[in-house]
Amino acid sequence: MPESINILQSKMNHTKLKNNMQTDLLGLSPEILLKWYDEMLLIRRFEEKCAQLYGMGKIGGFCHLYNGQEAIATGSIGAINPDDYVITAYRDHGLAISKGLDPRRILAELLGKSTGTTKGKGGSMHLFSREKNFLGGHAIVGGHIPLAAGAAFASKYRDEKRVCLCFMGDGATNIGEFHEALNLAALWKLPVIYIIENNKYGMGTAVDRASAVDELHLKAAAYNMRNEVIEEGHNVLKVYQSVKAAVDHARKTYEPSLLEVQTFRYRGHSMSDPIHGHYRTKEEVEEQKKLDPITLFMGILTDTNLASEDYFNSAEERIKSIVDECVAFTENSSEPPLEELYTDVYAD
Ligand SMILES: Cc1ncc(C[n+]2csc(CCOP(=O)(O)OP(=O)(O)O)c2C)c(N)n1
Ligand SMILES: [Mg+2]
Repeated sequence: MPESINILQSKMNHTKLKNNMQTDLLGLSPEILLKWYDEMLLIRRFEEKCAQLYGMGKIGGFCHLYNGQEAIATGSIGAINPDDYVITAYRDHGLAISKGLDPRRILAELLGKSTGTTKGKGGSMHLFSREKNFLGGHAIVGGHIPLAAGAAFASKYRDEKRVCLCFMGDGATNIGEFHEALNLAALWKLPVIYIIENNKYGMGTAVDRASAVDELHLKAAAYNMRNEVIEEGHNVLKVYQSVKAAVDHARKTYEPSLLEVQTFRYRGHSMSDPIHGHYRTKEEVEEQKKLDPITLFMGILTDTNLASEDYFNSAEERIKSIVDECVAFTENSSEPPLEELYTDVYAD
């Protein structure tokens, strides 16, 4: 049972997790908490469907899945407003779902259909929505980090009080653009929250083999920037709490933050890579899966009497039908016509 959550298994894990469980619900309403559960489950099931479709040869190009990191997307985006910006690298499906992009159009994009978020021309790594303030989906490691500073600069210049959440991998913190952007964000006091999704590896290279400083949040010290490490990156409530504090701080003072969220990816780096490879063991992956964000949240909702097995079963059904709908929508969509080859290359 590689990644699916089965109720029986979750009950077993629940006992293990109970002792150190976070039960402070931070004043969040049951509606929000159940919505977050559904959202994380949708991200997981969506990614599983992508893996299946990729295996069938229906998705072309690169495809990087988010399994295991769901609490970061849901907890972080749960802490901002719809008009705030989100920007990220190529592991972008989960974040796009959390930011409210239509999952049917996301899947259509992956299959190169004209109904996709960028008319089937961007693919998995380049999801985008101007309407939802989702600024991509960027394939060049570190390339989007200065763009986040730009979005935050625009917000401050126009006095809009919008913040920008900029997600990146651990590997991106070794790129020059990371350092240049953090310097300017701190110097000019820009309302951007840089969030490192530290999943312990950049492709097959462990963090401490690539970075002289392996406590990545400490890199903020070079720019006198507010920073924090979130060790329980699998706990959506912990992620929310820290991101919310950084967002409130940015709205009040315009000051940026650097947050390091510790997490783990269950799949290979991309769909063309093996799950374990030579750089990590099967045991390590299995051990990390015991900290599954969805299973943990299931435990929290059960313990606080917000949901029971009936709810989890019905959520599973509902999410399955959403994913089925994504597939049907995509299959009924056409590929972009040849005349579209040179359109949308430059902005009008
Ligand atoms: C500038 C640049 N160098 C190299 C690559 C090839 N590459 C793609 S992903 C990746 C690893 C990045 O790892 P990390 O930032 O930790 O993100 P993760 O994949 O773990 O989410 C590399 C080296 C690239 N896309 N861009
Ligand atoms: Mg990484």
